[in-house]
Amino acid sequence: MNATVVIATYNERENLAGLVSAILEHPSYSVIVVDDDSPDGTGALADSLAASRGNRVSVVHRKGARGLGRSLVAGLQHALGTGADLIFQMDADFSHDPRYLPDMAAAAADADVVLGSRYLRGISVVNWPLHRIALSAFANRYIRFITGLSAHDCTSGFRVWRREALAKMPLDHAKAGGYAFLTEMLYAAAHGGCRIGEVPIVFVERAEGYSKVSGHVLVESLLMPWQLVMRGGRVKRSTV
Ligand SMILES: Nc1nc2c(ncn2[C@@H]2O[C@H](COP(=O)(O)OP(=O)(O)OP(=O)(O)O)[C@@H](O)[C@H]2O)c(=O)[nH]1
Ligand SMILES: [Mg+2]
Repeated sequence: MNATVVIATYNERENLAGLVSAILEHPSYSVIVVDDDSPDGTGALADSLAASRGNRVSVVHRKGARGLGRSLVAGLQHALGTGADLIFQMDADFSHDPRYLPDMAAAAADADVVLGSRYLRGISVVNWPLHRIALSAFANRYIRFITGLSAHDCTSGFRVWRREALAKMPLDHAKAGGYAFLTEMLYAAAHGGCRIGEVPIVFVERAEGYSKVSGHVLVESLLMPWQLVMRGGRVKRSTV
């Protein structure tokens, strides 16, 4: 199985090279970096990684309005244009440990999309202050309650898609520019009849760089579940 890993970056200079090396230790994996014209030069660093790693690293450079959702759309579409059977998405800051890639790939044998979940066995988050854990746990309950989704970690950005499932997702019509894209796509997957799997991960807060979560993207995330159910109704069937 060929796998490719989409990584959206904004100012991840300290993290990117190490992360790409760790991913490429897995044979038959490749990486697609989607950089939003990072002021810290992450885009140029990604280009140099691509030059030194041959065809195992490619880079999508975005300009204009930045956003995690917009970048993931560009990266996932790019990934569909490659021959990859499995398409991962993960954060650049080592919160998502590449050691879980094989577990998640194995789980994708019986699922169309697999989430790396922080909340499958209690709460497995390292180095988050209590208010951050509370916010994330609340966000998940809120999303599940409103949308009817049954996954434990609807907002996880660590995912793997089977190629044929991702190809059916409405990437061109995504409304969310930011983190709410994650909920939007999971909802689309559940509505589209995808089998949604979850694998437990330990999520570790970033050691380098800084968070890009802003008030604007938080508001977008709060509104998204309501917009989804108003457009498409609640998810009726539990797919996990
Ligand atoms: N291309 C792109 N990537 C982004 C943007 N905002 C965030 N990212 C990336 O999305 C991933 C998650 O962002 P983080 O800032 O780590 O968000 P978070 O994990 O919720 O916050 P922390 O726990 O503080 O790290 C990282 O790889 C970021 O570099 C953006 O506007 N454009
Ligand atoms: Mg992070």
